[in-house]
Amino acid sequence: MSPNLTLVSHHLCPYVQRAAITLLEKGVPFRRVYVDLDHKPDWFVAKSPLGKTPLLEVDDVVLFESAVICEYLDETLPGPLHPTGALERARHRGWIETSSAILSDVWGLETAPDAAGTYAQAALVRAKLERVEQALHPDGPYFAGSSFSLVDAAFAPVFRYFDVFDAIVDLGVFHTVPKVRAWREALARQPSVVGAVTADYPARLREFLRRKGAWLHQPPRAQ
Ligand SMILES: N[C@@H](CCC(=O)N[C@@H](CS)C(=O)NCC(=O)O)C(=O)O
Repeated sequence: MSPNLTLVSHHLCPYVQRAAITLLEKGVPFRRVYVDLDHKPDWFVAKSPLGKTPLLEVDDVVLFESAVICEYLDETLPGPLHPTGALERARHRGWIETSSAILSDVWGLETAPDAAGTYAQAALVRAKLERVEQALHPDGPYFAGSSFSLVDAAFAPVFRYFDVFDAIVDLGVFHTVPKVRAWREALARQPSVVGAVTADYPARLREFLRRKGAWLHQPPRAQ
């Protein structure tokens, strides 16, 4: 019998999105429970060893760390999203790590209080995307060509941030990476990517920028 799956989520968490995208790609039923990370409920603190989202509850077993959750889902459900060869799989894991490094730069970007800090973080993101540009399959539409992979699930949440940021100011992050731009557009149309967040995601992200006192919250003309 298939296990009951519950994804313990936060509305803005990009790591949660990786797991949600993987679950949606696999087409299995799952429940979502949202927590407020500023006021972590006791049950969440008890279940989450690192106090972080996502958690995936598999019946009464709790998995944590998005990469682990995505690989567990991929190993146990049909429709592989990781390459079958060990070498290629290892290469994909490296790019998933790169997406985590970019998410760390994005955190700096979305919390920077001034223009200089914001653009410095944007430059870090751009430099990493220029490396990704060289690794992308030449024909697309996905990272590795015609089939969606866990690398796509890892990068889609990175690109989603910029859908909100780009509407505020163009930070120039995508100017030099045409293949990444095409990849970003393809992922934005992917049903699993669309369905991984609630419809109010952009409003929630803008509210986050406001609460953090981010430079990005201010329209550039007000600077
Ligand atoms: N390496 C973790 C990162 C997860 C993570 O950083 N989650 C953030 C939200 S996006 C979190 O729960 N932060 C709360 C905290 O650190 O107190 C993963 O891949 O799952």
